[in-house]
Amino acid sequence: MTKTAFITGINGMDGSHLADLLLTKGYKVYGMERRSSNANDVNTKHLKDDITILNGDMTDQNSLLRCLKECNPDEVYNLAAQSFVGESWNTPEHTSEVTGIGVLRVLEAIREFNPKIRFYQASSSEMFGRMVENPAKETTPFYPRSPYGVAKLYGHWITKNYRESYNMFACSGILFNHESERRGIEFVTRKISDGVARIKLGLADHITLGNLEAKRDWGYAPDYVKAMWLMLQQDTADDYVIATGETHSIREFLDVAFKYIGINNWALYIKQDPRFMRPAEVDVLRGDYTKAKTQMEWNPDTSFENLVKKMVDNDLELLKKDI
Ligand code: NDP
Ligand code: GDR
Repeated sequence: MTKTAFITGINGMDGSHLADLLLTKGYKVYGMERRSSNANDVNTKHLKDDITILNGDMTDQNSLLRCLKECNPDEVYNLAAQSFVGESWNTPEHTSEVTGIGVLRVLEAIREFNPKIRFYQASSSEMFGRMVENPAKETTPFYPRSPYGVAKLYGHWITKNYRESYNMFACSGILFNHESERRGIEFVTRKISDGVARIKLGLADHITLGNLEAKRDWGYAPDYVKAMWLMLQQDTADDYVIATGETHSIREFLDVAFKYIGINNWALYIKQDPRFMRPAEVDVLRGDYTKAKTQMEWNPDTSFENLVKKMVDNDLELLKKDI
């Protein structure tokens, strides 16, 4: 029987990769986008004939219920969020509304429309923040370091609470950083891959960044959306850490990216600006994905080096089209 999935945040990086995956599995895919003056469909343009877009907003309870009624899904993947950590200090209230309370709104809509729907919540390694335990696993205490991390923590706990209160099949994937060719340009990996490609093509002579010492556990988004789907296919609802188990600094990312285009002395091309520093930083993140590996047979397939190279190659191709 054909299953139906409803994805909030369909136009984001993960939403578009998840739609790609679910279509290959024969799902009927609906995605929610919010109204904007200009189309924001760079990541989903290739899917326009295969998916159905519904309009709604994470801050509007009725719109979420209406979307569920329109598509009658078996599975809901809640990927919509104000997802940029740095921005969450500028708009903490908005971030809490969308990224935190928005989760409650989706759960309430499901509870009212059909509590049998399986629900995936996009939780984040930012909830570990200061890393009480390294690597972090499902039982590691949380210590968020940004309004975004605090909002995600609310989303995480309300998901667990609805699972326990109403016996709903509600899971959280605690995903560590994952990137792809479709990553938003303000995130550091894409900013670097785009900047490196511009330097290679003679379109720029430097990249301006913030803290180069931060370390992240970076995986490849198409590997990670498989874990989202797997979580909703299990016999019981549970939470899982999804990570690579490796951690690399921004400096290491720069090193791989620049060396790939033949530049060794990359420090000459980097400027730093306090504008890109954060009031409170997450210095290091590393995850232990043993539970996902043993219970769901999930593994990350893409190495750090390959991830960086894929992103640089993609930006080179995109920029060459404009020259
Ligand atoms: P993106 O920022 O690429 O996508 C987020 C999506 O949410 C966008 O499509 C955005 O729409 C949409 N959105 C934002 N606000 C609203 C709103 N008020 N109503 C409806 N839609 C809205 O994020 P990613 O794809 O990278 O991440 C997906 C989810 O996973 C997010 O919840 C993120 O916080 C979480 N996450 C991501 C990780 C990562 O490393 N990528 C790691 C852990 C968790 P618009 O295009 O209109 O802005
Ligand atoms: P992050 O990703 O905050 O981990 O959140 P981001 O790429 O924004 O920052 C990673 C690290 O790089 C440092 N950094 C810079 N960051 C940005 N954006 N721009 C810069 O110029 C820059 N210079 C240095 C940051 O200080 C930080 O330490 C991502 C998002 O996808 C979240 O939604 C998700 O929950 C987490 O990953 C896991």
